[in-house]
Amino acid sequence: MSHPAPLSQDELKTLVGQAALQYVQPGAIVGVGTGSTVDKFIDALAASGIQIAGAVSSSVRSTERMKALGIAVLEAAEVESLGVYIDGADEIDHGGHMIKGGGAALTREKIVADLAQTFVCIADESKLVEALGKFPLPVEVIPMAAAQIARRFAALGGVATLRAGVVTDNGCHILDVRGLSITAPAAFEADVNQWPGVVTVGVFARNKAKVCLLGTAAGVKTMT
Ligand code: ABF
Repeated sequence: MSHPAPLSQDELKTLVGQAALQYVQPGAIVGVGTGSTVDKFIDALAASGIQIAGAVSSSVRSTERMKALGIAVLEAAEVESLGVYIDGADEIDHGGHMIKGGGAALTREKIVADLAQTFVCIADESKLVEALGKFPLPVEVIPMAAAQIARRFAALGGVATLRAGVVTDNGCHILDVRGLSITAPAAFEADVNQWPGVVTVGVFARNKAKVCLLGTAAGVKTMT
């Protein structure tokens, strides 16, 4: 008997995007992240017919997609709190700690995540890791501090390179740091956050995922 073809990464993203709808309350304001997995969620939300009061978006890309599909987008400054923030990740460990920022929107993502009571991470199973750090860690930095921050990472065994041609929404630069194994994410985030010139470190431990909807070959697995 022939087995069905395994789901592609794109299909897994579609599955978790749809599964995230269970966290959307009609009439609520929803925090919406960025990326190809979140695009699937936005499409599912628009198709679902669930009427929300609006969304707070972490990027121009998501804002444009939502507006095009008729979803109202509100400014973060207009909103005191959000029930949920739904976003992807570059890596997530079994404790819900994440590396984010592959798309350079990490600062806005952390700001919107901070407004939310529950961070729901949506990801395909390739993102699940034992320890964070295989994906190069994005760090947004004030340009004049980049060289000093790179030296500090070198002292921790990391190799930081400037992401060429990228200026963030905040007029800053991105360092991508390779070679780290981040086994104590909360302490690491707190430490790096204090280095002069660091705007945002792409470890999300204080604002970690309370729920992760992971797309696997066996369907959507919910990690809490
Ligand atoms: C954002 O999009 C980022 O923090 C992360 O870099 C990325 C994940 O994108 P994708 O879903 O396309 O893998 O959430």
